[in-house]
Amino acid sequence: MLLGRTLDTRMLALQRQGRVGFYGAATGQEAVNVAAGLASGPSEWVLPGLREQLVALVRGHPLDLYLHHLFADARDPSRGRNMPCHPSAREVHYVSMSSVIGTQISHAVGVALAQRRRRDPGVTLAFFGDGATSSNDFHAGLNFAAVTSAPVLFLCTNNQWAISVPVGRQTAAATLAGKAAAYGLEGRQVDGTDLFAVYEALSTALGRIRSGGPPELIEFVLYRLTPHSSSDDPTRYQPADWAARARAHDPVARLERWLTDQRVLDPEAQARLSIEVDAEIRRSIADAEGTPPPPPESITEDVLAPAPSPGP
Ligand SMILES: Cc1ncc(C[n+]2csc(CCOP(=O)(O)OP(=O)(O)O)c2C)c(N)n1
Ligand SMILES: [Mg+2]
Repeated sequence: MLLGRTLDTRMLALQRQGRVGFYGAATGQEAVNVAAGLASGPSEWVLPGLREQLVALVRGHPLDLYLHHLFADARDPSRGRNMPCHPSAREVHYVSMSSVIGTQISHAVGVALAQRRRRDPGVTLAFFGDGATSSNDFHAGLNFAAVTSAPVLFLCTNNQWAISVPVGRQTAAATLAGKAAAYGLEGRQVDGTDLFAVYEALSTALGRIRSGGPPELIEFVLYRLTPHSSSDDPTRYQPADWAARARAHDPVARLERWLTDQRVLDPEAQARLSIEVDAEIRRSIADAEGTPPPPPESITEDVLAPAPSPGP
């Protein structure tokens, strides 16, 4: 969780310095991301919404490769062709996010059905935000998953905002979890700032689906603690005290408090951990900044097969 938090802080600063083009933080969503990385097994697939990059790292995608992606350099696995924060990590079954809101929900149902057809024991994890619950793909995906009993777990990170639209203007439904009932599915609301509650909810739901149970929906209630992305200014639309109130629901601070109360963490260990995490990130940043961009002639590779012959 600290790695995710520190990475967000560093990368937003680097974006402001003009060293990366774009960054979307997941600050406030670390408990969900770490718990999902830990609760999911190697045969699971992850189709992210906008803020699940840390899930790929927890599942084993190397931090330095993620940094190469953020800097779109020659060692970026997507070869500099995707927007920063859109990594794909085939080796850990992490599919690149689609910036088009909600589309991954119906894609995830297809992945889950393919898993079942191939007798692959895993479940597909479909992440999306509160805003995505108003998309056509949310309806199509949940409905199709329910009637086919696809092995998919729908995970809604309700961070209270879809850029400038608060969740209260997104839907008239009392909860997003309640929407599952329309499709004949179970929906649960879970405190997304409590690592242990999230881990418990994810592990038990994954267990039920792995053993043949129907798809389920979990709504994680949490708070977006940073702007929507590096291209956003929430002071133009959030109430003046919103950010301060939201910070009372910081999952990293909550876990730190608990670990300190349990005497697992003391200030010295905490400081050491912060220094280690920061050093690891700085090393990966230096490595990425020292790597040249992909060679221009690579731009047509992997795009067309066969490659067109050069003109006369
Ligand atoms: C189909 C579509 N409409 C609009 C946008 C512009 N857009 C990008 S992110 C976003 C809000 C997403 O909100 P939410 O689903 O709650 O996810 P969050 O950003 O809060 O994680 C919008 C409207 C888009 N990318 N795709
Ligand atoms: Mg949202």
